[in-house]
Amino acid sequence: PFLDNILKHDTFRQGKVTVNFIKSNPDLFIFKAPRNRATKLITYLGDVIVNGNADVKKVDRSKTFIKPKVPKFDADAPYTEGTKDLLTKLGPEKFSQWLMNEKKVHFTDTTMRDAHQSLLATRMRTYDMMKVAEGYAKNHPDIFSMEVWGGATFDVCLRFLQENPWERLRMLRKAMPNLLLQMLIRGSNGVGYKAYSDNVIGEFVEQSWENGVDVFRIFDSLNWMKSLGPCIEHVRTRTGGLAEGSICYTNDILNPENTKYNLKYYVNLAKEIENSGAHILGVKDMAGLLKPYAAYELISALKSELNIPIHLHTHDTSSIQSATYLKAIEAGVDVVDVALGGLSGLTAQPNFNSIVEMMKFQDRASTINIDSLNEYSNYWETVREYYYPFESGLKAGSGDVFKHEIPGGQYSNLKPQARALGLEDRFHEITKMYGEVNTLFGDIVKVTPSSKVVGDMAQYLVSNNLTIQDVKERGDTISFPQSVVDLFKGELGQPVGGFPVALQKLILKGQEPYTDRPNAHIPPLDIDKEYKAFKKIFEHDLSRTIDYTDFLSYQLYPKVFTDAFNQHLKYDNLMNLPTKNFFYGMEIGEETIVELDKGKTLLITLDSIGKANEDGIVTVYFKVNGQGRSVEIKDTS
Ligand code: 3PY
Ligand code: ZN
Repeated sequence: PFLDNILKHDTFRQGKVTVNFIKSNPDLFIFKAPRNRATKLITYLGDVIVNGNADVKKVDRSKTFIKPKVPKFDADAPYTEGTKDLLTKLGPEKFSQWLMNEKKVHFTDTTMRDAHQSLLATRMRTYDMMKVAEGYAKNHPDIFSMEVWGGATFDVCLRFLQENPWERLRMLRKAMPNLLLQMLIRGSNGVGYKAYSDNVIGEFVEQSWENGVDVFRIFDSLNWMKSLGPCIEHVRTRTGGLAEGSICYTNDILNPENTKYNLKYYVNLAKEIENSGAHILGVKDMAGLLKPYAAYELISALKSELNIPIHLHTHDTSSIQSATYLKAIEAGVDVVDVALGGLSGLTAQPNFNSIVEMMKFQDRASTINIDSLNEYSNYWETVREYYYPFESGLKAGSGDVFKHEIPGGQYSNLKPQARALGLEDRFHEITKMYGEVNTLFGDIVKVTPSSKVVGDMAQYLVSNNLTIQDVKERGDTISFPQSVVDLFKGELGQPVGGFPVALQKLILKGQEPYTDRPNAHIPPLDIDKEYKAFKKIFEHDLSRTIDYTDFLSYQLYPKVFTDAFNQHLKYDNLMNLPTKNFFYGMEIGEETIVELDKGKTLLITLDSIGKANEDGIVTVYFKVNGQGRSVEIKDTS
């Protein structure tokens, strides 16, 4: 009987049903979900209604939200062939040559990875991405790649969003089959903050490819070839994707006093990366330190010395980085990273829409449809409002970044962290200290995870009212943060020019450092044995099937994965819950539609909220597809 509505519908009777029919008639597809799933979902909603979402520190009750407008697209039209199709046709080597020969400048859209990592503490949910993924890929088949995975998104999915990162990847892959999907991988550290066994990283790379990644941007947090090289090799031997070996840019090549990270240093490193088999060279300017004239010098030198395409990444923390792109484009850079207007600028990437406008009527202009691109920018501008608790509070660009050199993602996080430590009024002391710690450490490359160590040390010194002089004079009596000890022991690899020896002694207090690969100290994982053991623990509930990618999540983040798994047993899959309800629950009288599976939807209404009884239990009353339902929630406030 629940099919009656559909069977009687005119479109259906005339035999004109297409995918569009479902999209334009969602109400016809509200079926009865298995009681269990609906119960779990309203238990989650009840919990957020009574106790709030623990990840949202402050809710503004007066805040109103606008429904984001999803730009139109033809759901029935096939996808126009794009870079993914070209990679399949040509293979990575020939693809790389094709890119080198392209006249126009190409664009990587970072909106779904780095932009929200750097502006909204990585909290963007799959729900908001999936609303536009198919349309974007259909309306913009001329985009070079979509950066959608890796970096901090992996652990934040599990830790805070109750999402399976692999599922996100698979969903985006399906929705954008014509475009290259790109990820960021931290060499031997994978998507974690420490080194893992080589065979775990190898498996991780292979599964990333199998589940949808095409472009692997590989870097090492100390620019250490011994960490970059093996990861490039994994991509070459275990996938059909593109290995984008990257140099991390620090300091300033135009500063005559900078004898360490000068042009020669970067060109040599780039050549090593090319020689180790990278298909593309990434120039990863994680803090936005590559100034316009330096970019011209660097890109010109790389273009003349290398035979692979160059892909430039920056953060607009200083607000002058679109000038950097202009000079890099003049010098012949092949691809630049940009974010859609509504999620661009400041600690994120320069504005995609404006850069396309900048290139209009120029030799290297792109073919991107700017009017459509502007509609997508508007979409993200509206969606962004739903994430207001995760905004960093930074309001303007900062020229200070050239002094402290803090990476974009870290800079926006540092303010909320300082606030949490009660140090908000000393924020600029912390950023200044960050620069001083870098000098103390011998001027190292600072990017995840080495940047976290410098940040830990800076916060530690400021909160304990210690100075650099104190460290030098009585470091033997100071117990340093564990991450600092690990860095100086060699657990993140070796920095350019080695560690300052006297400081290393003060920090290690008798422990012996090592200079070989950290992975050499980690035995390979016995995969068969461990996978069996993993399945034994987790394969017990049909509501959450387990596969090999889950096993890899568990290997990288055992506790985080276990917690997320348990949350899933309690609440089921929350990926399709609208963002407003996920973070803020529901208001009385509010209705929300949750699509459980394709065409299987629940219409949920919040009817009323009871008073807590003497045990602190609150009954929350809903209607689910018209039927009254209630859940009992413990008020933990
Ligand atoms: C990451 O490693 O997550 C980064 O974005 C580094 O810049
Ligand atoms: Zn970045």
